[in-house]
Amino acid sequence: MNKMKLAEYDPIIKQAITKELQRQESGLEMIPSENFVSIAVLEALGSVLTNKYSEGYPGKRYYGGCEFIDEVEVTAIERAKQLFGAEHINVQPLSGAPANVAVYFGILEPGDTILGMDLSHGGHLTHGHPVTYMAKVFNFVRYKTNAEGNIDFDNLRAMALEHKPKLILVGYSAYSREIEYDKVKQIADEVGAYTMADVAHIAGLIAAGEMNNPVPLFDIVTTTTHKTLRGPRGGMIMCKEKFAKQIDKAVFPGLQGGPHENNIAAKAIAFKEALEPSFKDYAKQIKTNAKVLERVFAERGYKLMFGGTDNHLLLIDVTPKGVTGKQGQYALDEAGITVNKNMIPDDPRSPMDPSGIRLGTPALTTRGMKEAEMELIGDMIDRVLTHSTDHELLTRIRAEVKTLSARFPLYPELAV
Ligand code: DSN
Repeated sequence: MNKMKLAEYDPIIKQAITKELQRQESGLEMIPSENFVSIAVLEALGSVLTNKYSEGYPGKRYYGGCEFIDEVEVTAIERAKQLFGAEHINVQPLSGAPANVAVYFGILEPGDTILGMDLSHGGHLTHGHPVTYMAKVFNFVRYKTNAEGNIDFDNLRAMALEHKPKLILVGYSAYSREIEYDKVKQIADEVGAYTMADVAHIAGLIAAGEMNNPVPLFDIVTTTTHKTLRGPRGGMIMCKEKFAKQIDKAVFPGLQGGPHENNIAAKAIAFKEALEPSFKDYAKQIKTNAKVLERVFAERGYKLMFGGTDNHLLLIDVTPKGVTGKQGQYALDEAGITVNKNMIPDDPRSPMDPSGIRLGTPALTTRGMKEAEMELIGDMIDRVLTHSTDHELLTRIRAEVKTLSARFPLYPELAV
């Protein structure tokens, strides 16, 4: 076995990790699906649990030597149940996409109809976008938001009555409003459809009681664990007890092999952190920070999709400022502010160069930034987007970004 430290053995990889650490520390991370995990979570990810195979579930494994792995996985499940009030939880999905795919195969038959939201209105690729393989297996039909940016429940009901879906899917990647799960459930009951919510983006806000929780109402709820929930990169499925067997079988052996138990340990730690009272303050501050940005951008004449935000993110049409989403993203990158270009509802432009940018506050809030910093950052973003080709200005804003981020150290423990 190689006994050398990473820096000695593989300087290429070590330097890339160090540079990425410096990038994260010196910039402003505003991709709404990203966050910074704790040192304890990092420690579990890099632990010896990565060495172990453990196909199966606690108490029912196909391999020997799983007694400590079982402790880890049971702890993760129990904590997640406490956080969300779920009847049954599977913590093995490797990420959000496989969690969703496992649900489709677990409770549906090929050819069944799924009613999910259009990608440009805030839906996710795995909710039936034609480029995914799932779209070859299941019949996805897509609903949209209305002109005010709300889910159009009349249209959703009409579509449900017309297409008779087996599954109605809510929960989005670029949608900034609260979701009325009870209205969706009513429609699903009327047409005999299962209900599924993919709460990947807002799981942390739900766990903290800052957004509606679909878990008590819906049949199935999927999430990733690395967004607002601030855990390791991974997925999770919560469901009613009556779906437990189907879901577990769909994850393993249906779709995956050995679970990544180092990752499941890190999930357990993140869930413990999310159960702390301070996590509620964190979730509240995420929303407060997003509201400040909403006001700053509205005051400066930006077009906010869905009319604003109830959660952690904003989807902004930047074309009235004379830039495309791609140009906006690149200019912001140059200034050290990381966002992503994003389609806006019924975007006339292409996904590779859409009209919008999507940005959010979970990662900045983890660093301890509050309202005053959001005012500054809103102003910086506006200046970048308004003068996106003025490279001198972008360099000056880059310096402002560095000064601001230096006031909020991220991982002093990892300093090199
Ligand atoms: N990539 C995630 C996001 O940014 O929303 C969703 O898969």
